[in-house]
Amino acid sequence: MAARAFALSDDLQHRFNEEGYIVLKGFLDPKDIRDARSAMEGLVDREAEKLMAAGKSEGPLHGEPLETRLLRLYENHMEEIPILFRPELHQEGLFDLFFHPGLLDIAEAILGGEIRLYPNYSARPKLPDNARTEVLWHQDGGYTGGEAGDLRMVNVWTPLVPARRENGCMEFIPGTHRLGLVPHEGREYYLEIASEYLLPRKKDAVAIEIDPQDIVLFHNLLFHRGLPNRSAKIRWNLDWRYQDATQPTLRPQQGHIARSRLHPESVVRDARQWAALSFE
Ligand SMILES: O=C(O)CCC(=O)C(=O)O
Repeated sequence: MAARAFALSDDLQHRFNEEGYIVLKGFLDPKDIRDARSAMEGLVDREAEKLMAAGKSEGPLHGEPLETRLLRLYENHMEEIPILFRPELHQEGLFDLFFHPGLLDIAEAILGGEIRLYPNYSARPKLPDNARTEVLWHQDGGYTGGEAGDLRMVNVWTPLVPARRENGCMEFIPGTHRLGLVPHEGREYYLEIASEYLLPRKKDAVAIEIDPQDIVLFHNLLFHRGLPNRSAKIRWNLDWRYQDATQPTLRPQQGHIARSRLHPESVVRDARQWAALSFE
């Protein structure tokens, strides 16, 4: 990937501050997406090996596309199908995405020069009609609790297949990041923003329909959710967060330093080092 500087215009910065998100169309290179998809293929290969070793799958189904292979592999064991990958993302092929110089330039413009890849990087195979993958309306801080409303972060979400309403794209309620951290309530699989905060604002929700190579950046306190997937295929995406590294993570994990003037020796140098590090 060519190292590319990115200057966040005043207009984009203003929109991020006011609305809590910005979409950057075609921001990533095709190679970033190819590498990310092959990293996902590798994860699915490992799932296939596990299933075959347990006598739960006839074969690896190599010919099946990424959009359906996991479903086919687990079709008789749906209760075991993985819905989130995190520690598994320490792979060389994902370094260029998580440590993308242009993204780090944007993060630096918003957060300052000390930047951490926050310990909440995820690959999500959102499954058709499966409540376990329907992430309800929340603010990220709702899951962290405590002083999470004070954490300075930029969230990045990017699809590996076209993300539309039908297959479960993201939805945002613009401007809600300015409310600060609001109460969340427990539901069956996920937390949800308390009704008195959510209901009056739901009518303002906007669907973020974007394509591979597009990214959406959003404030960690923005009200957001992933719509249900009503298609027959998996909606794969990656999401990760950059945090002001001068702050604590408020999580047991410490994440990884992506940019630093104070401690340049602590920055993850390259793909090899990234693959050797761990989530914990
Ligand atoms: O991908 C989704 O459906 C939900 C993702 C999400 O809520 C997040 O990235 O914080």
